[in-house]
Amino acid sequence: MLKVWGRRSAFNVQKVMWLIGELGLPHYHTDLGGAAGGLDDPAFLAMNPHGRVPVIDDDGTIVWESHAILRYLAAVHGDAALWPDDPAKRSEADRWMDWAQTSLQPAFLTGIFWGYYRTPEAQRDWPTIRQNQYLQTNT
Ligand SMILES: N[C@@H](CCC(=O)N[C@@H](CS)C(=O)NCC(=O)O)C(=O)O
Repeated sequence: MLKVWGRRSAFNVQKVMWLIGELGLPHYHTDLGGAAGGLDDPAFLAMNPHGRVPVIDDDGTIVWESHAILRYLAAVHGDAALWPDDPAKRSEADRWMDWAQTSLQPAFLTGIFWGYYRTPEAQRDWPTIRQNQYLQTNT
C-alpha cells in the first residue's frame, strides 16, 4: 500500500495529500516533522537524505520532493486529465508548478509570510518586503 510521511500542517505535504484524495488512493500516513520530529531518524534519512517531508513509498518506489511526488502519482495512478499524453498539454500544469516553487514561493515566504506576517512591525524590512511583492506580481 502507498505510504506517506509528513506532518499534515506542512503545505508541501498538503498538496500530496490533496492529490491522493483526488485519486482515491488507499494509503498509510505517518506524521513526521515539526513537533512530531523524526526527520533525522536514520531510516527516514535513508529514504530522503535531505531530511524533509513529504516522502512516499509506493510499493517500493520511494519518491521525495513534493512536485516530483505529484508528477509520479499522476503518471502512475492518474488518468489523462491529470497526466495527458500530449507533452504540450502536460506542460500547462508543469510550468505553473515550477513557477510556484521557484518564483512565487520564495518571494511569498521571504517577503510576505515571514517578512510581514511573522515579523513584529518594528522589525519589518520594508525594502525586502516590497521587492518580493514586486516579484510576485511581475513574474
Ligand atoms: N522542496 C521540498 C521542500 C521540502 C520541505 O522543506 N518540507 C518542509 C515542510 S513544508 C519540511 O520538511 N520542514 C521540516 C519540518 O517539517 O520539520 C518539497 O517541495 O518537497
